[in-house]
Amino acid sequence: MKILILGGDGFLGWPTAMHLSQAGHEVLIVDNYLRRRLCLEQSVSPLFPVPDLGRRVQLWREITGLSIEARIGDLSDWSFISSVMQGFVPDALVHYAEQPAAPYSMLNRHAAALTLQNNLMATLNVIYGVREFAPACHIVKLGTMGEYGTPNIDIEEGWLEIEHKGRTDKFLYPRQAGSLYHTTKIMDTDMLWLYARVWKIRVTDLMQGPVYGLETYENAGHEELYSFLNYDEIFGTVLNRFIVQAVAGYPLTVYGAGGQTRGFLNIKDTLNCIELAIRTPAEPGQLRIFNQFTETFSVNGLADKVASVGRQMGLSVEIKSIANPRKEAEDHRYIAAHTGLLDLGLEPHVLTDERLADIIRLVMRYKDRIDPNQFLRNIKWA
Ligand code: USQ
Repeated sequence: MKILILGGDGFLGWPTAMHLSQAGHEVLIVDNYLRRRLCLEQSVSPLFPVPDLGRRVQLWREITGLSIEARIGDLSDWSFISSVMQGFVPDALVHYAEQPAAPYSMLNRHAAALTLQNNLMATLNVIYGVREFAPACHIVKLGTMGEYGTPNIDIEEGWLEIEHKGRTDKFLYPRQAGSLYHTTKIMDTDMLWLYARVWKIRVTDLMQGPVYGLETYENAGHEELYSFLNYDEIFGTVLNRFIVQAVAGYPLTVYGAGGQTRGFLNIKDTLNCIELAIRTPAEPGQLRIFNQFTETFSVNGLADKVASVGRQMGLSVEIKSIANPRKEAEDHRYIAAHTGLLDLGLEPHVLTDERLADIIRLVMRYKDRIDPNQFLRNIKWA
C-alpha cells in the first residue's frame, strides 16, 4: 500500500515509518519539525541527539536497502498538503502531526493558541486533502484515552448507547479532557465524525494511552534509528521520566496522591495496532474507534515498579510525592474497555520486570547526558 505518515519525525511517527516500510509498504513521511522547534523554544532536549529526517532516511536505506521518502512542510498550509495528497494519492494515512504535550498546551496563551491552530488546522486539511485527492484513503488518526477524562462510570470503546425517556440512540462516549491538548483531540474526533457522516470518509480514531519504551523490531541494534526520549516536564511522559530519574538518582516525581490511573502500552504494541488498523480499514462513512492500551497502572504503581526493578539493578531509587502541577483527579475509577484491537489479533507486550530492566539498562548508557534541571519546570495548570 501507499502510506502517508504525517508527523513522521516524531516519537511514534518515525518508528511507524520504519515498521511499515519493513512490512513492504511504500512510505512517504511529512513533518514540519514542530516538536524539535518547541524543544528548542523551551530549552529542553531529548536524552540523546536524534539525526534529522534526511539523515534518518539515508541510514534506513543503508541498513535495510529500503527507501522511505520524506518531505518537510507544514500541514496547516493547504497548498503544501494538497500538493502532497495530489502527488502521492495514499491508500492510507497515519495522522500523528499534532502538538502532543498536555503541559505545553497549558503553558501560556501563545502555547495554547499554537496547539489549537496546529492540531485543528492539520486535521481539517487532512480531511479536505482526502476528499479532494484520495477519497478512498483510510485515515488512521491518533487520538488519546485522555479524551474520556476520568468519569465515574466505565469507559467504553468510543461509543455509548443511551436510553432516554424510553428511547435509545448511540452517541460518541461523553468526553471531558484535562488539558487543552487533550481537548484538541476531542475536537478532531468531532470533526472526523462530521465528515464521515457527510462525505463518507473512512476513519479509525485510536484512543491511545501513554507509550513507553524505545526499542522496536526495526531499530534493535541501531541506536541511531531510535526516537526522541524526552524526560523533561513538558514533553516527557510519566514512565519514561521515572526511568530516567531512577538512573539519575533523582527522586521519582509522583504528582500529588499518585492514584492517577491511565492505560499504558509498549511502543511495539503501538506499531502493531497501527498495522492492524491499516490492514482492516474502516468502511466509507465509518468512524471506528479503538481504545489503544494494553494495561492500566496508577502513577504510584509505576513508581513502585521502577523503584523495585531499579534497586535490583543496584540503583538507589527514591520516590517523592510533590504538589500536583495539574488539575486532575488523584483517586478515581478507571475501568476502560479495550477489546477492539485484541479482536483484530493484537498480542500485547506487557510491562514485565525484564522489559523494564531492558529500558533502564539502555538509559544507563546515556547517564552522563541526563540534565536534572529538565525534570521540573514549574508549569502549573492554574
Ligand atoms: N505524572 C506524574 N509525574 C510525572 C509526570 C506525570 O505523576 O513526573 C502523572 C500526570 O499527572 C498524569 C499521568 O502521570 O496523571 C500521565 O501523565 P503523562 O505526562 O505521562 O501523560 P499525558 O500528559 O496524559 O500525555 C501523554 C502524551 C499524550 C498522550 C497521553 C495519553 O504526552 O500525547 O495523548 O499521554 S493519555 O494520558 O491516556 O491521555
